[in-house]
Amino acid sequence: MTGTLRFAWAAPAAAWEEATPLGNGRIGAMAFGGPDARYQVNDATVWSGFPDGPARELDRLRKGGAGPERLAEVREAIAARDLDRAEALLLTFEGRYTQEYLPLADLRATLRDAVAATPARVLDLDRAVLEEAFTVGGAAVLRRSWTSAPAGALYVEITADAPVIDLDLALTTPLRMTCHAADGLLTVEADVPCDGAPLHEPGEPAHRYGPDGGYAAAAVAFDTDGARTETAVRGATRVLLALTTASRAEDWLAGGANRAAAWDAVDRATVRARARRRARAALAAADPLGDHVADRAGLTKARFDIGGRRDGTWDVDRDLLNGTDDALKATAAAEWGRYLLASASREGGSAANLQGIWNRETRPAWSSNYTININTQMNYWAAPALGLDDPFEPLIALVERIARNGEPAARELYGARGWVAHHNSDLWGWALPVGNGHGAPSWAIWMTGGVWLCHNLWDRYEYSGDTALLRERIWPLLRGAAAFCLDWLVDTGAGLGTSPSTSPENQYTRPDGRPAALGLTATMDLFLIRSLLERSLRAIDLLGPDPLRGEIEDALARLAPVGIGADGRLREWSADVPDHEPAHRHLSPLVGLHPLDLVTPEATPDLAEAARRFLDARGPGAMGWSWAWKIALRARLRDGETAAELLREALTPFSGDALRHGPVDGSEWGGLLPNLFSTHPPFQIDGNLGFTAAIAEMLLQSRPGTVDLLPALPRAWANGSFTGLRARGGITVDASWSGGRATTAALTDTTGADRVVEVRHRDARQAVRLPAHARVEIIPATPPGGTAPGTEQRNQ
Ligand code: FUC
Repeated sequence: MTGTLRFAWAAPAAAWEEATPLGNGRIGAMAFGGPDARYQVNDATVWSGFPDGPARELDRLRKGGAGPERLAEVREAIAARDLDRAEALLLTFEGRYTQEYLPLADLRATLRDAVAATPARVLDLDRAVLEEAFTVGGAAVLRRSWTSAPAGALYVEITADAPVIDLDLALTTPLRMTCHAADGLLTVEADVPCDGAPLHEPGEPAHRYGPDGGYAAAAVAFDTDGARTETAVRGATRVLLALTTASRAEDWLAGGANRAAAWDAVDRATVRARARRRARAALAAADPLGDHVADRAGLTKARFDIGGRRDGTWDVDRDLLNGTDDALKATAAAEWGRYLLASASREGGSAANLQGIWNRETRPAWSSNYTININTQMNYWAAPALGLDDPFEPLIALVERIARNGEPAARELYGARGWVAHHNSDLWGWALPVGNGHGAPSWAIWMTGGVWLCHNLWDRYEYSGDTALLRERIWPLLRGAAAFCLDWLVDTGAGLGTSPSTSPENQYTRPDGRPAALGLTATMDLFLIRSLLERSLRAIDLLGPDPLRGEIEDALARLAPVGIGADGRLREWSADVPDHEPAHRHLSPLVGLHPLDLVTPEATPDLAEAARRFLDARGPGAMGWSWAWKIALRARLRDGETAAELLREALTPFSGDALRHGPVDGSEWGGLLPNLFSTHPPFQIDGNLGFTAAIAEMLLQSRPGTVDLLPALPRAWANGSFTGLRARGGITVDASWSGGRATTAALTDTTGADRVVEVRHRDARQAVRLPAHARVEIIPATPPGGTAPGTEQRNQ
């Protein structure tokens, strides 16, 4: 696909929500732009806490009596319908809370006497470079900013056609500063708290510092042809500046045999010296911009061009936030998610959290953590379908860290094999329940968080067909989660179910009118577990015999079925119970429809219809991630018009208080911030990344052996094309359409297998022979009544 998509902001950012996000998976920078430029800098490894935190907390819970014996009491209380007693007992299983993701530094780079041009900031989404034009006393000045993964640095390059660049620099930290240097190399070093309490724990100190805590540093080196002092440049035609970071956590995060010792081995002086050495090295690179652009170009070929207007510079406020071209807005939303994930998550870094990699708060909403009852999963839905494999890697590494802590947790808390995770996690791989002994079970007690994460990993395998990755990293994690499920399932009298069980964040109404979260098996648990066990059998078929097979087959045969309620809706729980909050934002029981494929209009029409009724009853609206999920669900139901209507609603500008956070009362939900970040409020990146996944679902769906073109194309997207989307089974698909019908498609095999693929377009089906490594171009069969055209084959 040709053409370049650029976003333009008319003015420099006056607020963080207007700034442009740049990132290389490790360094995140919010670029405010303008003459007095601020770069608010994050390092993805700067989290409160320390590696041993989860183990110490498990020990404390065990000493407090949590364990398999108490679990048996909980189950007895639930069976006896004594939910209050069950809840009281479960509170003793609640660990404190996950740690928080923190900001590291602020760089100020003030261009004296500069006047910003209009537009003030232009971001090229393919090159991931921000450009700003200025005049200084009649001379033209250009500033380019980018965060390079190959160099591990934020670069700011300023050039002028006359020696007019007068630049003042300042580097600060919002954390507790321990060292500041300006000896030719600007440096800040800060303490990172050993404990950071979430906002919803007002009884805890905000931050605790101590020897367990970390430290981190940022350094800035610059090169210029002008006169220079330690923090200033005068009369230059060129300045190149590189900002780099280092932290105590990075060696531990990198893993390896000495993981445990790595944390202790890195002292402050080492961290500071690393940041400084990296800054000098980044400055010495021969072609920093070229390396960066090549790196971004190599990440994925996935591109969206809905409406055929991708090639252009679009004013964010006029064309995207307030524009009326739905196709252009959908293109921008899909591409923005691609850009953001490639910026927030890169191999070797930590996974994208609630805010991706961009957080300016020292007490961020929900700790800017990994919330794993929807949010982290949604962050990575798009990656397998867009072939963003490098950006996906940190999720695998995160699940590996969670599983390491989740194994002792499963054994010691529940007497189960394998590993467990609950509702939240953090850099350290927290796997325990949270809630600090007083969290409501509706969110704090939920044992299938790890199972859900495993489905992301399965998608990573299935879209790429990468069997080596499945064998080496993904199957061991799935196998552990499956072993946990086998031990966690209980006989409910109506088949195997879960107890205790909750449907994330939601409650039903008891006969006495009080809300309850416990007491029944959540449909979500059944879908997550069924799919995991089925996928485990497929992995075993592929990879070789496994002693778990018999147990898995037995459990699958006995697993309770999901139900349809008297009102025709898919049941959220194992009994027909009244909703406590009928329009609740979570859509947990629909996990079987998307992202799983246990419910489809073709294979399970009754369940699909029940899912549609459930979705109808939940209504439109909500906030970023809830919208994105609703859109993806409608796409699976092949309902492009409702999906497009929801997307239209989701892409409207948000006008409320961007910082508001707390009890979600539905009065001020959603929308997009001036920088196109999706807001809950506050900013949460799951919405942005989820829109990309949902739009991809509207354009292409697949099962192994089947590619479904334009399954939920709305009328407003009459023409367009996409390239580089992946279908399950390791097939890359390019397609274009006109008048709502697919006009061309090309399938490329990436796995080295010969096969016949069924290409579906609306009601037409076409068998396409796809030889190993071949690219096969077809004219998609036209829907009923049309003639099946021939295929043209070309081997690469
Ligand atoms: C879940 C959601 C909230 C929010 C939070 C970070 O708890 O229910 O809406 O997204 O995660």
